[in-house]
Amino acid sequence: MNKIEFKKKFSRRLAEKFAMDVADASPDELYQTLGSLMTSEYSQSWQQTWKDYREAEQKQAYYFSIEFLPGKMLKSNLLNMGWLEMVSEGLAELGIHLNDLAEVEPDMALGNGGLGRLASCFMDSIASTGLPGNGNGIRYEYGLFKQRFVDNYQVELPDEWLQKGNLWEVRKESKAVDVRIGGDVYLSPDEYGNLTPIYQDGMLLRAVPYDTGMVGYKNDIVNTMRLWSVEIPPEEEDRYRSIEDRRAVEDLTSVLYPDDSSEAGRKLRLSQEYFFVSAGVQSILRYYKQLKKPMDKINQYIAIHINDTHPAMCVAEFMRLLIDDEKLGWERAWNLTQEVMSYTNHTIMAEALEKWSIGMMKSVCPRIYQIIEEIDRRFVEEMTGVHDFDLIQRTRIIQCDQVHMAHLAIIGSHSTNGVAKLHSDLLKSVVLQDFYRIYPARFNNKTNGIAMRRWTQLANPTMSKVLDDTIGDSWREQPKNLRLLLNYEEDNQVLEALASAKLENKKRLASYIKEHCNIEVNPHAIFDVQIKRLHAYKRQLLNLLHIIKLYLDLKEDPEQAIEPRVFIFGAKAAPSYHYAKSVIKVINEAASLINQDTTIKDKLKIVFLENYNVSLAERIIPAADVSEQISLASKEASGTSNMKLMLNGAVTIATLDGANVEIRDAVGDENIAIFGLTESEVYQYYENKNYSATNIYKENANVHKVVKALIDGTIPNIFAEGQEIFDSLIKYNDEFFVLRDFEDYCLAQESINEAYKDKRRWQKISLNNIAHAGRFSSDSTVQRYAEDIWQIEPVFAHEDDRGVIQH
Ligand code: TH1
Repeated sequence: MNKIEFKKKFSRRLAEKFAMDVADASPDELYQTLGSLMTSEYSQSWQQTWKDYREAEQKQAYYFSIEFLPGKMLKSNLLNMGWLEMVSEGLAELGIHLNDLAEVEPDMALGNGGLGRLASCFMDSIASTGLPGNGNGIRYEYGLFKQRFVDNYQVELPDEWLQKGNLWEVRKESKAVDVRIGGDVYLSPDEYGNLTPIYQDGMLLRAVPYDTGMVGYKNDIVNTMRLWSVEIPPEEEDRYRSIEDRRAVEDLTSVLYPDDSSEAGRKLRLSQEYFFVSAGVQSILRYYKQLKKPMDKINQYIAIHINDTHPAMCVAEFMRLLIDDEKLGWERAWNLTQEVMSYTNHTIMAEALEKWSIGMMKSVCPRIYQIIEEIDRRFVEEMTGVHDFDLIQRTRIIQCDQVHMAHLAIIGSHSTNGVAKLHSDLLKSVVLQDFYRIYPARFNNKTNGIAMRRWTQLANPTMSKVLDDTIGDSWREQPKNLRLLLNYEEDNQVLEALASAKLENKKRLASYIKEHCNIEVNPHAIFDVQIKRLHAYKRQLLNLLHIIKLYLDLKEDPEQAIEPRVFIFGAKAAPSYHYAKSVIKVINEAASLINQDTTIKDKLKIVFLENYNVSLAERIIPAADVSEQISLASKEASGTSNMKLMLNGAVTIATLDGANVEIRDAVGDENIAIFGLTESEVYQYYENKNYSATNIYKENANVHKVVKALIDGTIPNIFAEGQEIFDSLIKYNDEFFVLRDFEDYCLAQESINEAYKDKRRWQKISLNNIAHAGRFSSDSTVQRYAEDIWQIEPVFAHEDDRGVIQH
């Protein structure tokens, strides 16, 4: 479509939909109109993609994830369709700003943080590399809560993202399946003497899929993200007459659990997990049966990926369908299951390793429990005599009344991967070492990646323009070509151009901050950014303690020559995570104190932006100078904001944790500020049990001064919270070694301060970071999953007999 056609079609569609002229329409009506033009344009490719996969009988991958976090889709779909420029210009000629329309779209926030955002980056990359892969998840009525600050406390408001409808989704009632939750099951011999399950009571629920097109980058491929919503089947209406009964059903796909890295521990969560697992696996089998291939070959056509343990019941559900419905024998079904399934572990935090009590599992999905019991029994039987008794007891699925979901996922699949080199090594050597002894060949690493297009072309058009002018635009397709920038390391003009793009982005963020927080910040100050969920192991507290140190030092000597800094935070705390909420309160109170203190002459500012989400990330990241990646070594499996920030030219201050290690390897020690304990030093402390936070507090004057400020009234209004945090450090011996890393962190921060003073040196470091970010493209990551784990290929890799490449 060209611009003239577009303008004509746009005006016509607006008239059809709303009987209006452009001049009279609201941004929302204009957004709806543009969206409907886009979906009708790509739906043909969507249909065609599906047909091509089917005709080519391609093996397909299904990415099961309890979270997806796509953010806004308007501009990314425009970009991938190759329409962005044309539409933006066409609209401008009609007197409309594309950005005004984009603002109207609510963020699709069906995820908490890194895990969900990774799933969405993968969806983009799978489509963009032409791979036959689909998403499978839950269509939550309410996404992650909206965060507001009241009296500097976090309060949570519901995220009613569906209120005005969702124009990207298509309800596919004809593809609904039924899912049974609860009740009893017993086995009874059928006419041939085979045991078949007889179900009693429980709820039979309808799972209705809503499909969203995942538009590939300029390749006419549109894959599907399928999200399931619960409904009462019309024939069961009679059983759900009371409001309570109906509510019990609707709750199932009502809210996303706002707990990041901690198990919700609730029956509803387990029911959600079984619901989307069962619906997804059933619909995959229904599709497979349409292919009319023998069940024995399903492993050649289907790959199912278990994203963290939440969908681990895929293993048992797949077994259930193969043995109960398809009447396969156990052994055959089991071999197929293992070949179809693969699993990614995203964390070593103990509280996130899901375990469910037997009682609860029996009450939610009794047949699944029976199958897990049998898998467990056979595992023990198979391992007996091969491995020692203790190892078997530690690795079995059912232990002391609990079902270990990670064990189910590892035993029931052919691949277990971590999400960064260090993390994958820790899985082998520590966290899952028992399993590594049993199944060494199953373990592998797939370092996370990010959808480069969103984090450069969409989020940072100013920098993208400089890149085009300097190295041409091949980096847009091939992020590795960002390396070409290295040829301009000494080129003042390029360094200046990058610096002025950064300054422009900082000015834009500064005006957002002025508008939303009423805080004046100096765009020439260092913008120092920590954006991620609030969690003790991520150590926002370490950042805060350093700020307090700077503040106290400035109070003593206001003439100190430090570069002005703006510390920017974005973080949601799980509503039930008391400590994390206290950290938010203390940061906010420190901000109130410091921002209003005129004696320090604007050298320090703290900005805690409310409601951090994908859209806010797109505003903050292009404006960042410093990227804070300061988790305790070994605790952050990968991190992905670290990649997004370096890509946008921020300089990383980091511990050797997660993917920071690979970032250091990519840019070299001179282009990153590394500090703190290493993972092996952390483990040594665990082993020797010789860490004493109190000793550091007593012996180190700097630490003492700063920690005391939490309880001595220096910061007003934090009586309880300051004490709580103080106690976490001193009374409970500082679980995440904040005090141990404090001095080293301060030194690293000083080196950042020094480097920033030398503008040219800073610009070179920044350029180096951009140039080396290409290796973290999720396009490459998903290609490695495709080759090593899923064994799927792009559809256009197949040529037909005439040598024509099929699309
Ligand atoms: C995150 C990890 O903490 C982070 O390091 C990683 O980059 C990201 O996943 C993507 O791999 C996790 N998020 C969750 C969320 C839940 C449970 C476990 C994890 S690990 C609900």
